[in-house]
Amino acid sequence: MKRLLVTGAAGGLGRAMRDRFSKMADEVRLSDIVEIQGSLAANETFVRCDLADAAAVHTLVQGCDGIIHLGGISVEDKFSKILNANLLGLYNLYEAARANGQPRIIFASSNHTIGFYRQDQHIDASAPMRPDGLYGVSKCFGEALARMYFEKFGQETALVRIGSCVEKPVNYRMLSSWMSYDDFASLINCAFRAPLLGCPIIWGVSNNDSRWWDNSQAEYLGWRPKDNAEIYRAELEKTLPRPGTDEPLSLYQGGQFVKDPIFTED
Ligand code: NAI
Ligand code: 15L
Repeated sequence: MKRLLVTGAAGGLGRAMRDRFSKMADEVRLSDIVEIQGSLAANETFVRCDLADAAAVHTLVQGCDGIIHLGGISVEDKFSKILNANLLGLYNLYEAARANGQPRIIFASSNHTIGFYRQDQHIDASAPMRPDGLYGVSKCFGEALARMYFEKFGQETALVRIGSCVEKPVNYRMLSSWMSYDDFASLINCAFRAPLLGCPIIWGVSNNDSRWWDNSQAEYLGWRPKDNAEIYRAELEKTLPRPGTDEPLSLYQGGQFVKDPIFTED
């Protein structure tokens, strides 16, 4: 790839994966609404941009052959904030992509599209959505928007329902939901390289013994996650008391998010 755009590059995932992104293209255009920390590598540039600003997003997308879309509100929040970043922002991104040669998009969707499934249920990509809050609903909107641009215009997107993409699991739920940074990078590479991508839902989860999600509908991409959260179980058991069996963290795939309130506007 010649030029890769990464939105939300100043966030947790953007920071942790920057080195990996930098190897995916000759040039990487990093973007965020806030300044990025640290110096830029030789093949990186930074563009400050609010996803809610349509004109700025059009300029941002120009000349890019691929987009990793991480930008937006990443937890439960006031609807006005989610509306701007995750709904309007996504619409702006897809309109900009449509006007600029339809580069493939990796959309950072979330397990919170289905958070109300219980942890004793195993689901695949055909399971109906069960969002656990307004944040989850915004990711459902994002998936529907991407699907519409695929059906109408042929815009390809990988809808990656990320579980918990952090350095290592920090609670028992993450023994099921964890995805390593290396596995996410290999998934992105598979999605960009696939001869035909389409618009699949892909569970962003490592090869964890206790995972809940079945990726067989996306097998054609050839993604084979290699890491397994199980190697962290003993360490967790030594340091962390188990949550009660009736607590959301033990019961629901979305964990604590199912209990988040609806945040009211000021
Ligand atoms: P984060 O909150 O650390 O990073 C998101 C970035 O988006 C921030 O740097 C923020 O400044 C930027 N942003 C927010 N509003 C914006 C706007 N209006 N315009 C431009 N940029 C804006 O989140 P994190 O953990 O890095 O996640 C990245 C993406 O992956 C998010 O979309 C999140 O919903 C999704 N995701 C992450 C998971 C994880 O385990 N880290 C799990 C599931 C989904
Ligand atoms: C998400 O969607 C969030 O962006 C992230 O901060 C984590 O909380 C993750 O899901 C999770 O469910 O662990």
